[in-house]
Amino acid sequence: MTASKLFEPYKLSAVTLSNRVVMAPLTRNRALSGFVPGPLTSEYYSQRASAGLLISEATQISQQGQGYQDTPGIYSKEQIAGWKKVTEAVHAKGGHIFIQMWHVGRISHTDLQPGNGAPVAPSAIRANGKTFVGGQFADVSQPRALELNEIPGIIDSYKKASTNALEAGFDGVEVHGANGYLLDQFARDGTNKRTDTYGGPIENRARLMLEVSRAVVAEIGADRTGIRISPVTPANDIADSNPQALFDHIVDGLNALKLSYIHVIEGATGGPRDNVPFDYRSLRKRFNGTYVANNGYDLALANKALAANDADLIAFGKPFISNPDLVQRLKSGAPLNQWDQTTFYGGTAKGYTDYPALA
Ligand code: 8OZ
Repeated sequence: MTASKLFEPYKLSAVTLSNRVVMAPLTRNRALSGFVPGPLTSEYYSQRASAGLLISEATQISQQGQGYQDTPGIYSKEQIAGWKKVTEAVHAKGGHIFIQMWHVGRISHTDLQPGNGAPVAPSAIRANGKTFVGGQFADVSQPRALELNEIPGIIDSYKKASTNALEAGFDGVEVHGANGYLLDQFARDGTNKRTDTYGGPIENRARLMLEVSRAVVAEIGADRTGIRISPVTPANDIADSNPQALFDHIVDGLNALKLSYIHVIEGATGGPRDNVPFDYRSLRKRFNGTYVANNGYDLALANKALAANDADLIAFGKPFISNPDLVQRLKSGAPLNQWDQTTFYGGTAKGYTDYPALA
């Protein structure tokens, strides 16, 4: 057994976590008809309930917010009912779970959009990238720029999604502000060429992410609200000329809102941690709440970050796909199951609920 702070309890605002291991949000594309999470999804999360905190896969707040086939939603009665079974299964095992609330913005396809319309974005700039729709990879569609008078409706969708999340029994919500989706598209000068109050200087580009956060906090409380950001990721064709200044400003705004946590993808999502120089300690210092660190952590790196007080919680992604009992394995030094990339997105129980736990 390794003595490590990672296995000590942690008080995350209103909830006490049994350890500092977080399951990162992981897209799995196994929702049933109506984008409803089904029984396998309940089993999948409950198998992983020994994590201090589970963060659900990215979950669209509206049909417009969907960008890939078979991802779950949190805007219909049926979806709320499906998620309720998930949260009950997790709570029955003593776990805690937040839902990640997602609007993909331009990373979508007309086949998934209401009335087969264009996906929406800050500006009508198409991403150089693919999505998965109709059983195959396809180029994302040309987006249209949101009208100024449509923005309150987007914020309202986040508000409704957050009350739906509590109705479904979630312990809290994580606003998806990362990985080149809608809020990140607004924040970056590579994707946001607007000339209204949501474009131009950093203060304007950060506005939507902060307004959404403020609205969610007003709806369900700061102690139940976290956010995920990825200051230097190139994911989904995102770029910015000055990420340090942008994210210093964003984190100051989040701190003023007293959010429960910031969940920071350090480096390129799922890739190198040092793709671009960035001062994460600057974010850590600006934010009085909990700092959740993510990207490429193993036990040694997690211990180092916790010991240096660079992070409070550590989020593990892919290792959780293949190791339902990851906490026990890290604690005991047991070997980890290798993940099978071919079953990450879509399919059935194979590569989802059939990874073995230790005997
Ligand atoms: C992998 C495949 C599709 C979506 C993200 C929600 O990167 C995702 C995602 C990851 O945040």
